[in-house]
Amino acid sequence: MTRYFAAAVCAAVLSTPLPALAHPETGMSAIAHGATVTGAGRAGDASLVARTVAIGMADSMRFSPGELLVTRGQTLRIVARNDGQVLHEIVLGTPEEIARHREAMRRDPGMTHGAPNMAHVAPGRSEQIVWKFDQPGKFEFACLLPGHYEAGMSGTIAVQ
Ligand SMILES: [Cu+2]
Repeated sequence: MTRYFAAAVCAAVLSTPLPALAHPETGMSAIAHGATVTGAGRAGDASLVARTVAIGMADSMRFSPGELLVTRGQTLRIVARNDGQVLHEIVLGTPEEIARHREAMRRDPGMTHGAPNMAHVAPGRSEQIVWKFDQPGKFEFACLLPGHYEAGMSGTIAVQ
């Protein structure tokens, strides 16, 4: 996964303060508009992955599959594969977190990214997110690059 510097400039996006957790790989604080802990769970331990799920990303602005069903407490390895010709991203969060992130990107399209709950995926590449879904509920994954979400590039995660 490409590592960008976590963007402290985006901390204001989060209406709920999140604890400052050291990033497991960079040692950086992961507070940004991306996060180590969100309402949808937390960064997972790769040694505890219970299930690997492949998600395709297409220039038709669709993820496939567009729905995931997860058992609460499971750690998933999500392998996002970009089958298109343009950059896509995948961001996990609650619907509210995704909406705040979209709003932040509208205000600042050049904002830097980098956190365990998201990955940028170059054309022809795959990137992984390891995430522990320890909260029940309905969550989203989305591509928030300009125009992509609006064109339908989002999916749902049901944790039960
Ligand atoms: Cu996209």
